[in-house]
Amino acid sequence: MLETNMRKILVTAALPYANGKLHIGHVRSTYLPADVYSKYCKLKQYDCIYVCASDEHGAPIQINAEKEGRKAEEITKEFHEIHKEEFKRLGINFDIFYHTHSKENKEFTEMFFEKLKKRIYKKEVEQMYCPKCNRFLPDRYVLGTCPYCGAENQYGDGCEKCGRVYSPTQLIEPKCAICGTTPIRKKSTHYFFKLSEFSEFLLNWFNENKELPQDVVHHLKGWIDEGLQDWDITRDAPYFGIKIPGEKNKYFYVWFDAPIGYVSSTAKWAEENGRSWKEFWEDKNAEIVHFIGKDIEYHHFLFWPSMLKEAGLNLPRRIPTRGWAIMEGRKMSKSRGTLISLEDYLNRFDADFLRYYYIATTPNTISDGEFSWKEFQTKVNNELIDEYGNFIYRVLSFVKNKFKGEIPEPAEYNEEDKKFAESLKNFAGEVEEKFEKIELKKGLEKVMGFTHECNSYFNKREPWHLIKENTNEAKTVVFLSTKAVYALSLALYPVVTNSSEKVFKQLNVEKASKKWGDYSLIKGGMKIGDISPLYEKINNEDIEKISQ
Ligand code: B3M
Ligand code: ZN
Repeated sequence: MLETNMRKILVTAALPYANGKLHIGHVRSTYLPADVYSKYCKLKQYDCIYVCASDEHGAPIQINAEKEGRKAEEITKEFHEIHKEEFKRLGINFDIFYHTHSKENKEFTEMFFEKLKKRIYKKEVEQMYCPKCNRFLPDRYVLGTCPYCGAENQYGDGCEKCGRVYSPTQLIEPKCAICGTTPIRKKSTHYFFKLSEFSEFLLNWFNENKELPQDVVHHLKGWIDEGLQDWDITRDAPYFGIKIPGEKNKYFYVWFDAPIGYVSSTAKWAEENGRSWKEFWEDKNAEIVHFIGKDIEYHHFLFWPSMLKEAGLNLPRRIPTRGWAIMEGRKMSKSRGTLISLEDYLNRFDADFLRYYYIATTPNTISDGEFSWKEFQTKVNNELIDEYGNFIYRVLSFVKNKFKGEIPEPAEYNEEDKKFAESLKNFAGEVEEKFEKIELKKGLEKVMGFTHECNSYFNKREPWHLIKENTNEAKTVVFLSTKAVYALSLALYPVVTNSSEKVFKQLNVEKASKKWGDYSLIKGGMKIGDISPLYEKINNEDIEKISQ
């Protein structure tokens, strides 16, 4: 039975396009931080779900399918399964990983279209058309110079340099991205969403909602001041998408139905779990948290909230927006050929190493992060393995070898023990304060600070000497240290989930339900399970091989 006053939180991660492999850059801004935050929320026993889906529509997938002589749906299904498996291997635990070419998404998209009708009009427009390929060239199929900042070789839907969104006809010196021909202009009737009428609403919403990232809001206000353009939500056939009701050869632009995928996937989850999507999208107490990368802020801070507002649904409470992973100075991306696939990573290293490294180095801001294999090795070896892994193994070995695998009952505490017990009691609160604000890096720093304190306490109290001179004191130290093993692993569970689960198993508490900051599961007299070291260090050869 759910408590009625429980916080209700819907966490989403931007929907990955189901037309290519995931790379490790994708993980940093979105899937991982959302996973960590939702796991934390669940330990806090909030009513939290983590929702994601494959984004299956759009021109690139249609064009790939044509090239391969296959159906778009076949290709997206294949990638959907691959992504699902890789996310699982990375320890990303969605409550649902659905897809946008679904019956539910079609229904919700039609519902949105109906509710937004007052703000949608039809207009004849000139579109880029490739006379050689015989097709309208949407979005990413025109390359040219950005009309705002002059950056060359930019896609038709927006500039990777300055982040502006525009239409392909605005590009300077356009070229067909498929064959290089200079496109001509051809007329077509399109539907437009009157985004221009939402400026005031958006500005008010930005001003009222202090939980939105202020760095992002600041420059978006600048864009609003320059004047928002109405948004073309139509694409002409051939296109892989959802048909516009009452039209023959027209589809909704992928960015219209993709965020609706957050709602339709919630609905699918709700149906399977005896709940209602309205609990998250209509109940005013629910908190919606969208994790995104900075290249899609326009869509999540301007288009989507305007759509939600018009449809009468909840607006997002938070939109944590993170920067890109930079490798050798360039954004990691498929199209630019600077990437390590997630699969390649997972075949070589422990998933928790990447999880630890990213959370330890990614602040809750839009600044980009330099990915360095050397830094990856150093941080994992020196912090995760030397500090955390070692403490766990030292303490549990001690219990195993000196107390026959039974956690000793504590005796009286001396000053040192009292001080340590006090830190043990308080540290989860300090981590919590950071995690609540989605300051995951800072929260992790608090955990690692306490890990350091645990090691110092164990070293200073030297239970291996005490056991010979004063068994009671040794018992106290080992009891408190075992509690700390559990406390650390519980606090690290959102970040290095697999490692924590191993520790829970070694402590024999893997089946018991866990609650953030509550260590009462660990009692004197309890038998622990089989133990083994958690990790093997990353050696230089492994790093050299992957960074070549
Ligand atoms: N499919 C992927 C991206 O641009 C895009 C996100 C959709 S979120 C509704 O990062
Ligand atoms: Zn062409």
